[in-house]
Amino acid sequence: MTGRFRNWGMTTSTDTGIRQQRRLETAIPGPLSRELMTRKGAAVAAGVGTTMPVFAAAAGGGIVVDVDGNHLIDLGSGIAVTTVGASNPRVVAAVREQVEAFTHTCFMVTPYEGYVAVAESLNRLTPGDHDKRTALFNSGAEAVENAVKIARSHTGRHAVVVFDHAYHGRTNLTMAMTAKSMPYKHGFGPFASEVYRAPLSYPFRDGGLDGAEAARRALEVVEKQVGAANLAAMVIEPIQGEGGFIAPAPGFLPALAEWCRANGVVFVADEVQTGFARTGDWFACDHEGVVPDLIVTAKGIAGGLPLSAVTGRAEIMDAAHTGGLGGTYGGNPLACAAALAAIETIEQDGLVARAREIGALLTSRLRALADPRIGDVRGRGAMIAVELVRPGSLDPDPALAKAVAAAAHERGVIVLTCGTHGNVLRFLPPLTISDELLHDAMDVLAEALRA
Ligand code: PLZ
Repeated sequence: MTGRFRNWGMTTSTDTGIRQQRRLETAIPGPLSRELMTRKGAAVAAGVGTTMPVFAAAAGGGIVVDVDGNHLIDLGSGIAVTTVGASNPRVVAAVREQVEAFTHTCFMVTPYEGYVAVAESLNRLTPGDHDKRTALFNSGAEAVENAVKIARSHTGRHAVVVFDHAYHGRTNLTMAMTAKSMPYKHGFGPFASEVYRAPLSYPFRDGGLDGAEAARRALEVVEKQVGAANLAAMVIEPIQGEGGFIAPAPGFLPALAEWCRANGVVFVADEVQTGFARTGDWFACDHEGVVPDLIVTAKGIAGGLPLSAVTGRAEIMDAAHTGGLGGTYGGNPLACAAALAAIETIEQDGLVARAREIGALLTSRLRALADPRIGDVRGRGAMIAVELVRPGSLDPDPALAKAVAAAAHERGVIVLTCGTHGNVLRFLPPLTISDELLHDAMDVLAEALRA
């Protein structure tokens, strides 16, 4: 099986039929994209922004082809979703087969095997070998909300602790849990109550605080301002995504998890962005052997179809009464078929190891830039970022991040920014991308930094 889909070193991909090469046919955006942007402006709510002003026509592997025929290198994977490559052939075949069998029955009405099989896979793959259960939803935010519902039901407590720079979604509860006001929360309150924020471990910015010290600092806030006895759940991204690809100092996560265990608090890992091989482990928690009580997954789980999950200790998951969890589309059969194919691809094509190779390549290329405006190169696996600052300081430089991203876009590379200050360039390529495309993209980035 491996040979057919493992083509990282080649310039063409017979898998998807999309040539794995950057190629510009027009200026970015081209005339057809411009036309569509005009239609978008007249038809789509202004609140829905886009990173790039180009419209997609096709995508395969590590390339997105726009409507003007431009081949763009994809360092975003649709925000960490197409981990197994855009239009992965196994995913396409599985969805095609499922769509011809049935598109929907609603699992809460007449269930189907695909949902159960995804739950079994998640119970097997997520950290810890305790007895587990899973429930499926549609989006990351919806799964985060359900994790909180489950934790409250299990503990009989209300409070939820989240962290500085956190991103958990755009629904009312998850807006409250998300740190950054603009653009996620501004003008959208009032927000859900009983959400409290603790300081994170942010090695680049917290003066070398080690993991244990940073955990002590956070837990002191939690104990003094919330009180363990009131706390249902602590929710944390093991590596923060939108907040700036912040990997906490070693020891931080294990200390928090241990405190939660000692205090009957449900420790929830939001692995919506970090999960499914992205960080060079199946889940980012695996890196330090942290076993969360509940783990929230989405994005990379289903190769581009909308699916999310909460997986965790059977006794916690089963605390919610029958009928208390669900939704019309949660665990849609097409999404489940895609997830099973994506999981099979990660396992059979060695994509966990591939993520580590990608991390090594990107990190060495980025460090070699030795640019004084790059304050930090960080991340794990295929989740790597550079934090841009004014040389010789920690002052964030969001204007530079914006300009570099725009220059990369013009040259045919899809790059995303992130961070509370918007000064972080993040790289999240599909794990099936070739080294050649990655090197080309890094050459473009170097040029964009110079420009
Ligand atoms: N938790 C850790 O990264 C989604 C958001 C993009 P949904 N991140 C991308 C945007 O601007 O809306 C995310 C995440 C973490 C939860 C979510 C929410 O996942 O599927 O977007 O709801």
